[in-house]
Amino acid sequence: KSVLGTYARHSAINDWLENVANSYSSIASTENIGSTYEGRTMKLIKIGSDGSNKPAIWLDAGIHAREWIAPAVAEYIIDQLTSRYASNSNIRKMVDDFDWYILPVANPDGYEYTHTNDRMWRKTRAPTNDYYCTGSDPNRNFDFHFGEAGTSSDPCSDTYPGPRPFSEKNTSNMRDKINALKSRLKMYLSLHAYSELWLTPWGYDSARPADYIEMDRVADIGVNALKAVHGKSFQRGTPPAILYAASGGSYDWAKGVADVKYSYTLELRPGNDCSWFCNGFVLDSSQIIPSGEEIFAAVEAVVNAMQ
Ligand code: 0X9
Ligand code: ZN
Repeated sequence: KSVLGTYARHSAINDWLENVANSYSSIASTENIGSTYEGRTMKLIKIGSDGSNKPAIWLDAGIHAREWIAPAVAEYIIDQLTSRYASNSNIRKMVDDFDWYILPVANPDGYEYTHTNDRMWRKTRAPTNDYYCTGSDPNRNFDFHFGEAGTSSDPCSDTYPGPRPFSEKNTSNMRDKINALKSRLKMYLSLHAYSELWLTPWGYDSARPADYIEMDRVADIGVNALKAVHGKSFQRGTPPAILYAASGGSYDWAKGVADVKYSYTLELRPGNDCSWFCNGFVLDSSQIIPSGEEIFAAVEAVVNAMQ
């Protein structure tokens, strides 16, 4: 059963990934990159036509449990790349030229917890040294400027980075897979929500990478392609400049340690324009397909714009 356009449970998403891989077996396959603290399987789908040593693109979503639009948009992207491969020449080129590694649910334990117990859960579900407080922020748990700006040493905080870098199984599984692909990875994309932002590195501090101008050039192409679809204006810039500094994030690690040249974090719909009574993490499912359409167009544009 298709999960497209819905906020599906983790097991349904994993089953659907298997179906996609079976239906498009000449270009798609799944891989289990490890299990989580609670024993769930982290399933990744590889999409790419045959070829050796192809450049690769990584896309993950759902590092934060409550940001439901992100996995749903990753599923939309998976569907576009597979179901339209045969009929759309632009998509065929994307899949012929690159191997895509897409992890739609990067924090499965937290994601399930938002379905069963607490819709606003953000972190993992592994214990901390505080008996009363569970979970570390996976987007503070990566080993690049770990525990610096935008983190709290209080295990009860939503920005607790964990006891040490990669203490969480879901982030260490990501690390291992990204490291294995590293020599081929040209781009790292991480989908979050919300605020409609296209975040360029770095997130940890107001320092700029040496190739910041190039990061920004490609991001500008992305936001323009995005806007052309449904008129949404994503703001682009670094987290310290347009959001807040936050260290130990996945995309900083991807660029700073794994040496992936193009590394971005996207904050998807909605914008910050909802009034006091609405919650940006709780977005009507009618927004999934339009959000998917604009993000897919942006991803296509940045991949074409990379050098
Ligand atoms: O705080 C975060 O982790 C992200 N915002 S969210 O509302 N989705 O939680 C922003 C992360 C930007 N990336 C880094 N600072 N590394
Ligand atoms: Zn997030």
